[in-house]
Amino acid sequence: MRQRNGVRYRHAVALRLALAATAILALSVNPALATVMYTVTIDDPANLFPAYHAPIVSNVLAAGARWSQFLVGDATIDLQIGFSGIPTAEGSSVTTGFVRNNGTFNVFEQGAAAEVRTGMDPNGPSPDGVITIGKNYLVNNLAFDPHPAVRSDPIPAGRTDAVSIFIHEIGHILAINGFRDGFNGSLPGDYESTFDEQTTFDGSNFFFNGPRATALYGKPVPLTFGNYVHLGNADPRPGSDLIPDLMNGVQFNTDTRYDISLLDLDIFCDVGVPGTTCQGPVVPEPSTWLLFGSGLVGFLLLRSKLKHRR
Ligand SMILES: [Ca+2]
Ligand SMILES: [Ca+2]
Ligand SMILES: [Zn+2]
Repeated sequence: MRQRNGVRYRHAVALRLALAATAILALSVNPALATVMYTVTIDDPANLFPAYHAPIVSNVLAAGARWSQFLVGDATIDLQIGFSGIPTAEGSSVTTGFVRNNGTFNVFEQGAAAEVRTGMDPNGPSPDGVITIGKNYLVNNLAFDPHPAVRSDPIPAGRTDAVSIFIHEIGHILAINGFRDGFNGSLPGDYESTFDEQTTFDGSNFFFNGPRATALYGKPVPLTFGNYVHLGNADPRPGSDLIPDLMNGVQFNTDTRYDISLLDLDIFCDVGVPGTTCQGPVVPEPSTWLLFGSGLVGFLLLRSKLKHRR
């Protein structure tokens, strides 16, 4: 569900003054209480989906709060939600932040990550991240959680958990995105993302080589061929063990709650997003990288009924 061009400025719609007020309030928060907060704006000018607005906002905010349990920063990430004819959903930061020149490439982090890391919004009052939801997907596939912070209500049969989708998309908005060609790994110019910088293509497959993620997984982490800002592949390509991961690019099961994995968090650390899990030693924990919390339970109990590409 990536958008390859992370620097584009689509949906440069002016936000309400209320958002600016929110940002100003955020700056006055006691540093001891510093946290990453979110605002959500629905971009539905024709008012096509009024019944979905409130559930979308509550579910996106819960998804953001899940990441915030692990993020270290003082930022307000403004997310704009729109609709289009795409089959599922996609998400990306609206802009990027320059990190350094590594001698060959100018390296950019996701704009939302820049705000988490520096406390400064790289594009002012414009949205920091955009999530686009397919119209048919919204109406016919997604299930909005009535208690999205709790995540224990039954998921309607055959439906895809919206909170899971939004956690996944915010994973792209904050960290896991880039500019490479998904089939040959080439870069479009003299720039790359922090994720690209640690990604290699060996002629057949993509791998993420960040030190923490590699130590945790025990070897370079296989990325999805053709959609490399995701984890894992179907056999015979490498990484079928990563298909249950939140950030996998192979299948997203219905009737299943996904959650952030330790491997996802280590990738965040490797690309420079400050987090609570980034301080400890880099050690392999091969038995624990997979999933934890409700996502694990949900996955084990309610496994695969339907698959689709995201
Ligand atoms: Ca912001
Ligand atoms: Ca902004
Ligand atoms: Zn995705």
